[in-house]
Amino acid sequence: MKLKLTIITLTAVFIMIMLLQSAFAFSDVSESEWYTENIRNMVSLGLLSGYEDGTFRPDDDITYAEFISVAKRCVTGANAQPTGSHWASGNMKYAYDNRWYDYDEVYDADFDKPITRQMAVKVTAIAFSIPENEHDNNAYYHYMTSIKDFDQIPGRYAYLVIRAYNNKLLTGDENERFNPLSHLTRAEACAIIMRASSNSVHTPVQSETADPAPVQNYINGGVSQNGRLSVIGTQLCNQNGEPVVLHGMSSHGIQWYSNFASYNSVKNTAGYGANIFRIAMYTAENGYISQRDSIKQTVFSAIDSALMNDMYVILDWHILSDGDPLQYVNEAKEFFAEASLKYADTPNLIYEICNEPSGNVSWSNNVKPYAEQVIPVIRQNTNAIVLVGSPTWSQDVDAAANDPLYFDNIMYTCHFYAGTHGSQLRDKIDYALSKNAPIFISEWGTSAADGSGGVYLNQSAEWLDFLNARGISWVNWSLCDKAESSAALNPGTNPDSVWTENDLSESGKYVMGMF
Ligand code: IDC
Repeated sequence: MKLKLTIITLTAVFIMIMLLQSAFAFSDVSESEWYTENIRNMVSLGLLSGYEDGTFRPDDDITYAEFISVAKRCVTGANAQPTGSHWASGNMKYAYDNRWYDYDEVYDADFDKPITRQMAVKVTAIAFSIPENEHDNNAYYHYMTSIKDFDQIPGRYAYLVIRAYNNKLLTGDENERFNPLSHLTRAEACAIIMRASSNSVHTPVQSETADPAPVQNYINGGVSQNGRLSVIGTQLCNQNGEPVVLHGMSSHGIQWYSNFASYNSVKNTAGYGANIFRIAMYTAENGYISQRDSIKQTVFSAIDSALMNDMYVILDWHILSDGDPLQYVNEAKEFFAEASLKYADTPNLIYEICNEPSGNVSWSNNVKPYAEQVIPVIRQNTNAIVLVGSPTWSQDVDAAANDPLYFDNIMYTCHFYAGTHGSQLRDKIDYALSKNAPIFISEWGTSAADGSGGVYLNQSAEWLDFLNARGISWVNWSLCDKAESSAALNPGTNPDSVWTENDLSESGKYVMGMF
């Protein structure tokens, strides 16, 4: 009896499968294709349908609106009500609000254009919360070489592409190329969505009123996109008051390595995705104090390099061995008066008024009084962002937060070297933020604090995760070819050639990949 029932049940299930299969059989999708199973699953889940003429058109492009809507239906179980005239406007709004894409990536006029592979990867990785395991097993280095066109992938997508490969959402073409700007076909869309949904650790959103995802992917463009910066709360923001994060390189001492502050050098970093450059103008050590006019000319031409590349630029009064900023306060006032007047109408400039106070100095007795003299000089000309260091080589951000400066658009710098500094310093940053003190990492290295040793990439990754989660901007030390591990370039690199992987040091490869 029991056996008979089982046989009947099995037969019924078998017939149902056959019926379902034939219902999802398309005249242009043969059983033997690699994507057939994925298409069938997509169709049976109601995520994407075929055409009335019985075709599926697997090789046709899929548009932004279609792909993002499929992802939306898959993640939340339903379409969103349209919010505008386009049928997918509600889904697109949902995607934008949840940071599946940034405002500069998909404009309304693009909804019906074919989605690029790089955007499909981004949307999928974020929508399905694909695990961020690209730091494991040196995945970055592995894919950097195995994806043959890795250097064609814009920096903002590189890690997402690695994440997608690492989680087996897709592979390259027969030449092992990713083809970031190629279109995605309908068949490929089915495959990537089905793989992502089985891979996903996403907890489906229950209703349209669920909390939006935490703000993590900030706008990341150049000056022409973001304009004048300001600080709102503790967050650096663009001219529209939207959060912005800046990433880039610091020069080494400009008195020694001005060749790496050339237009082409800075352009190379922009090519990797940087949107800021810092000019380290040492005061001592044969720097500005001892040869003012020539260093000033070098600095102004380095600023031009950044301006011509549409980048923000930090003008850094690089005190180091001269640990007390008050020592050269008059020179600082004179210098910043001239520079801030010269660049008053240029939104690119950020003024860093004391790199690293050190020695027998305190925040309240030395650094703060210095800042209270220099900032008003800058404010005569511009309301640009001013960065202020703190004692212990700009690590005492807690002291600054306890006794803050009362000016707008001020941020406190915190400097770290991954081989030397860790959770204690991160705790100080969180403390400062809790006291509403805005933080900017105007210098960090993958090395130990002396600029050599390591490199410490795991510790660096821990730091960058921490900063990313808080929307904190950072600048890496340093853009030069000196034989020290913190240098981004191998000795002998030509500052003005287009750099390849062979020119980048271990640190440089890692850092440029993180822009
Ligand atoms: C280091 C350079 C090194 C140079 C030294 C002294 O990497 O080549 O000999 O300065 O001029 C800082 C400073 C920065 C240091 C860097 C690494 O801001 O000037 O550069 N560092 O030691 N603070 C912490 C580390």
